[in-house]
Order: sequence, then structure tokens, then C-alpha cells
Amino acid sequence: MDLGASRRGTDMGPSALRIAGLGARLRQLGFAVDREEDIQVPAMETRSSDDERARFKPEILSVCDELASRVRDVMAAGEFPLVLGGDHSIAMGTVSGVAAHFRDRAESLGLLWFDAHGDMNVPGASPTGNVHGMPLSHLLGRGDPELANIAGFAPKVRAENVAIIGLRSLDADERRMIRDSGIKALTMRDIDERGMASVVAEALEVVNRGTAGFHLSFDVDGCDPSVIPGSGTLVPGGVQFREAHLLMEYCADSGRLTSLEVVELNPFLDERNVSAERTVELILSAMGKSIL
Ligand SMILES: [Mn+2]
Repeated sequence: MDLGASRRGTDMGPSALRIAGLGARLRQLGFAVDREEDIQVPAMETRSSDDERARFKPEILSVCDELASRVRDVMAAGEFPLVLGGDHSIAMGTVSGVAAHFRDRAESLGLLWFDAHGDMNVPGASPTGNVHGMPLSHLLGRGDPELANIAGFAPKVRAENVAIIGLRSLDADERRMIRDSGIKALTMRDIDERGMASVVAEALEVVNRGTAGFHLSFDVDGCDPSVIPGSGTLVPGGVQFREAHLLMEYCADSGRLTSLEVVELNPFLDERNVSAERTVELILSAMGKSIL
């Protein structure tokens, strides 16, 4: 899907990851790739949006509903959902599906959000109306009631079980919303001062405290543009390749990762698919690939 962003092309993200060999590499790692499914998303050209507060909201809502129900089925079958985006608005579907699964069992979910941005905008406060800047707010039960209630309930996660890593670009209202929300925001400064190992350890405590496990929503723009040039809202001064690997390795080692999604990869802005190839390597680390 690319309906949540203003730059076109994240809808090609899954193709780029497939072309970079993701499926074969997962099998090499010992996984059975049990099923591989696409979700149909209307092309932007075939729709118009007059809602300047939340562009393409009806289409995004319907895609996220479908995604939530498929992710919930995958979880119920005891499998691991690996969701390939797509702009970050799809997280409202993915996380809703995972959260619904645990809610059925009276359990709760932690959420680790890797991103240069806060994604804490809401319709009306967002400077662009692009829904990919709003998913975290809606997962916390704020913003537009329909987007917040995908899968029929809100919030999907408790603020005290949410951690962001990689933060370095916020809109004015977002800064206040993050401070007031109670989520743990770990910025690039935290990584500079303490190192990724200590930052991830703190984030894992937050997302694992009292939860059944945690979902990792991995926005490739959390990485430095020199690592991942193929994304639409690049912000210099980001996470280096080895730091991102360490994050993924710690997630795997924790044994608590329930589900993973990778978003905002834009092959049109990439250089010979290098961003997709590096993203495949990062996914493998999260799935348990180790150097030794
Ligand atoms: Mn994002």
C-alpha cells in the first residue's frame, strides 16, 4: 500500500523484498514459509480523496481490516506473521490482528516501534493528512474513532508497553503527544550516549513487562539514509547498519517476538535494490540468524 504516504512507491516494497530473495533465505534459515499471500489494495489513481485530514481513510480502513483478520488467523494457527509493506499505515492492521489474538486469551501485547518519526499525529493536527504519520496514535486509541477501532476494540496496546527507537524527527504537536502519552521514546541521542545495546535492553523491558510478547514494527527510515536510501521520508543522522542488526538480534534472543512487519521501503527511490537487500539481512537477524 502507498495510500498513506504522499510519495508513491511503497506499494512495491514487497516485490523488492521478494526479488532480494527473502523467501529462500528464510527457508535456508530453517523456516517453512507456510503461505505467502497478497492483499489487494486499490491504486491511488483509481480513487480520489477529499478528506484532507486523513487522506484515503476509507481505503486504508478497509485494507487494515482485511490485514488484521488475516494476521489474527495466522497467529491462531500458531504461525509467525511477517508482514511486508507498504507505508506505515498498515501497522494499524497488523498490530490490531496481533492484539486481537492475545485479547481473545485475556493477554496483552507489547509494541516496539523502530522509526525516525513519532507516527503520533492525528487527523486535524497532522500537517499533511498522510495517514502513515498517524498509526501509533490510533493503536493507542487516539485520533479518528474508526481508525482506532479496527478489529472492533481500542486501544490495541497500553502506553506503558510501547517503546520507540530511532526517533529524530517530530512535528510540534507530536512532541507534546509523545510526552503526554506515557510511551517510552528512545531517541538518537540515547543511542549516541548509551549505545544500542543498552537502549534495546531498556525497550525490551518496557514491551515485555506483563505482556505475552511483543510486535516489532520496523520502519526502514529509522536507519540512516546511507544504509537505506530507498525510503520516502529520509532523515539524516540515523541508526547504522550494525546497530540495526544488533537491535534485531536482541529481539530474536529475547524469544518474545510474536510478529514482525517491515514498512516504508520504496524501490523507486532505491539504488539497485540495495535497501531491500539490506532489509532482508535485518529481517533474518530478527528471525534468529546469528553470525556464529
Ligand atoms: Mn513510520
